[in-house]
Amino acid sequence: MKLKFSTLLATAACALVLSSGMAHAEIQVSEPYTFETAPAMKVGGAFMGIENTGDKAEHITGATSSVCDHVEIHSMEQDDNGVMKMRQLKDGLEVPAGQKVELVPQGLHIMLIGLKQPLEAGKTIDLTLDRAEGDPVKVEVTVKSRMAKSMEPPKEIMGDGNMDHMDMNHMEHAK
Ligand SMILES: [Cu+2]
Repeated sequence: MKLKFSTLLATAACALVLSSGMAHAEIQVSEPYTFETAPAMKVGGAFMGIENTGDKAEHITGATSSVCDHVEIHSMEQDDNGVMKMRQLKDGLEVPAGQKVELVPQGLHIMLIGLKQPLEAGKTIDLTLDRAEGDPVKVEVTVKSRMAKSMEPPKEIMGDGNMDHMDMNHMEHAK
């Protein structure tokens, strides 16, 4: 009897947690981060995991942040010459039900354009992801040092040349 009662309690507690969680988006963002920027840099990339814990597809239609003029969602694709090129996802980012999309430095990413001031390591910046349906998702993005970037193993083996192109493309956004 005693055991049953405590089981019941635990179940009730679980239900409570679940129902209070219902108010939140079915989008779960994990480990959002960006990198510190030099004063001359007017753009930055933001990275994170975006998981859809719901049972229907989610669409991130765009994003905003107080640290920059506007935010775009970019894909990174290799062109015919093997050069990595960024492209804005005009229709936003789709996250299929029950799946997780990873935004990483050499792939899909969020582009902070027109930075109002340099991003400082150790601080956090605000980012709001807009959804096609439901409330926007507020994210606190950690600013990592460049040192952390250079210490990170590359996701894929690719030549330095490609990496340069990537950074150049990012810089071009500033114009
Ligand atoms: Cu970009």
